[in-house]
Amino acid sequence: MPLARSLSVTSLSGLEEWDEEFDLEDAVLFEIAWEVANKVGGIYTVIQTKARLTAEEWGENYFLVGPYVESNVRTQVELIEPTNPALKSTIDKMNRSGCKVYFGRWLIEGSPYVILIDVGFTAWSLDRWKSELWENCAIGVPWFDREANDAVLFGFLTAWLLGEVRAQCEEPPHILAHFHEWLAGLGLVLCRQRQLPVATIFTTHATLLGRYLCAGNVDFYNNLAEFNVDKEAGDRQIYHRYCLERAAARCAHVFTTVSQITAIEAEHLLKRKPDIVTPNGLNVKKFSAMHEFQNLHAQSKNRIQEFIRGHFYGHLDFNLDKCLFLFIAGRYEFSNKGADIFLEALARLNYLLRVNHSDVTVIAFFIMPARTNNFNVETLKGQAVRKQLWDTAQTVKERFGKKLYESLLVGQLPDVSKMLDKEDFTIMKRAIFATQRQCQPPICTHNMLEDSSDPILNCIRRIGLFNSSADRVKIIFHPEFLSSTSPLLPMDYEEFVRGCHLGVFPSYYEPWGYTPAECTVMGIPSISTNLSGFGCFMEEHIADPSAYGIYILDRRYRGVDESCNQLTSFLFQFCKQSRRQRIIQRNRTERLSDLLDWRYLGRVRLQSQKLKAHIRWCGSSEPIYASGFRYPRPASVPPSPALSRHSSPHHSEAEDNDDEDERYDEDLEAEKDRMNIRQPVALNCLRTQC
Ligand code: G6P
Ligand code: 1S3
Repeated sequence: MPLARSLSVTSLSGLEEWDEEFDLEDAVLFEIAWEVANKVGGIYTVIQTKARLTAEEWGENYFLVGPYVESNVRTQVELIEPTNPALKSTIDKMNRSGCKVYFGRWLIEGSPYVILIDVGFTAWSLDRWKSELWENCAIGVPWFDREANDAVLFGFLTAWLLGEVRAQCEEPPHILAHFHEWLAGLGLVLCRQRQLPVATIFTTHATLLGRYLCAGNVDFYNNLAEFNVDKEAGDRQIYHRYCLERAAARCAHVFTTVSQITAIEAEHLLKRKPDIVTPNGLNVKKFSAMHEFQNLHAQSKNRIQEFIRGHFYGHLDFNLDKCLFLFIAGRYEFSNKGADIFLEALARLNYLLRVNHSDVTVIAFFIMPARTNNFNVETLKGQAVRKQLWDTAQTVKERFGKKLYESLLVGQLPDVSKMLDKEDFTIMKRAIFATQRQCQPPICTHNMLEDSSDPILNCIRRIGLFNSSADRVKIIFHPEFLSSTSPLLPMDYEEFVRGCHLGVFPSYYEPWGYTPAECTVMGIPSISTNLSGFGCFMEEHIADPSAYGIYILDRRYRGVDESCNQLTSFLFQFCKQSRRQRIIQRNRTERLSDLLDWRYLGRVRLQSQKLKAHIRWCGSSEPIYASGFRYPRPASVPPSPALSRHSSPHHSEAEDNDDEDERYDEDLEAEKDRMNIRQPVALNCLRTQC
């Protein structure tokens, strides 16, 4: 019988020697994840953004443990000698025994210590460890699953490390080991199986089976209790991974996840109810002046507009000043991340904008990495043509300026009709001819390796949105994460988000969802869903989310078509806003950032009877709780639906009403005082055990 079934999770084995009230000052925290200094997905963001606070709180007693990946280490980690003598002897001993373990500081905010393990270097132990895993836990890992093999190596090496650290201490400290996700989970299972006196926490950021089932056209949420989990995992050839995940969840002293919705999923699929839900936070940067983030929006938007000028050269028949930039970004899971219904809603929006003769143009960016072999020629040419037009304009400007200057020098006003000569016109005509184009502006910026079977491209082919002049909605698919060194769109992700108007994340499967959270702290409105951890969290803590630019799509109680109509309606209403309304809405959105700050979310104690102690997630000593906290609807929004024209800023006429804006600012500040949220708060509900 697999260990996932046979181990009793209620046992406190190994922790008998822990006092009820042990002092956290003397404890040592190890946080173990495959994404330590190694960006794969959302867990990297969790660890990286939380590091500063955790390092401040735990000081010299905080260590992150991850895999050694040379390219990452070269750019992100400063390798140093271990500071702690027990750790130094542990690492030396492991390295003498045929491992490669490195110690350093991760060069991010907080500069936490990292212990990085080269799993490949110990691959010679894989067969032995796999046999041990089979004998002790009845989990068999097939040879061809590279990721699972890495998980085995990483698991055995982390358990070895933790055991050795204890052995090297004369007075062993209380060790807390926090493992993230199935890839790191085996270390936890081995700690329990070897009865190491280490308090273990396991956090799942998504369940393996949930991710697979949702991606496979299954009515997931209505059948959660019905799935035959072993069979479903077996059918998808992930049974061994599933066993590792389930064993970690069941063996942990404390089991946590990132949202209520994933807690329910875990209860059904991993057969253990999480002890506590710990929502994900961010490191919120506050500007001294309120308008600063608005200025950043304007600057970044200008840069996106430059890119658009190149991309649509020869077809710039729309007003860039009336152009709205929408985007979806993340792991390329077509239906899980809601790219399917976003495309469908864009087609419907296109129709609505056309029949209503709207002068707004929507440009929707899809930033989802797929397999490519570099940028395509047409896209690169667009930027070259734009650059050439710019150079031409500069040349003519200089020639013009020189003539103007000479005329002024002799005390004459210039004859404007003679300011441009034949040569100037020739240069300009040549430049204009170069902008002629036989084809439509490309949808995709790269050469796709699987062009004919790509789900986004196929959907675009079906709905017929080909960036034609008549379309009010244009699409740009950038199948690679953004980078400031790109020759095409040289912006990093944060700059890009700031320059957009709306993030659209209509996910079907999203345990938390950092993308809309990142939009919020940058003051950019977003659409998420009531099937995402973020959406549910915001719904719970904000009285009128859409008034704050947090649109939450109902994907729980509506069919796909209905959700799609709702999404279309959100988008259409958004397009009807005036610039003034968008500015006011961005101010409101940005004011929510406190809610997502680790400083406040982190002040959550993991209270578990099973652990017989209070383990802090990361915050400081005494959290301050604001009971039943809920962001009120903005005071400038009238309470009655009859008067609710302003409740979401969807009224169409330009309401450049300075009075309302000022009143709104004052009201919101007053609300903050009234709710006492200037002080760090931890939300009561976060402390509730599930
Ligand atoms: C910010 C800037 C304004 C600019 C506005 C554009 O608020 O401070 O100067 O006019 O953004 O907003 P929009 O929603 O049209 O991009
Ligand atoms: C997961 O990453 P993902 O995008 O595969 O973990 C993230 C961090 O907890 C979470 O935000 C996301 O919803 C999960 O899906």
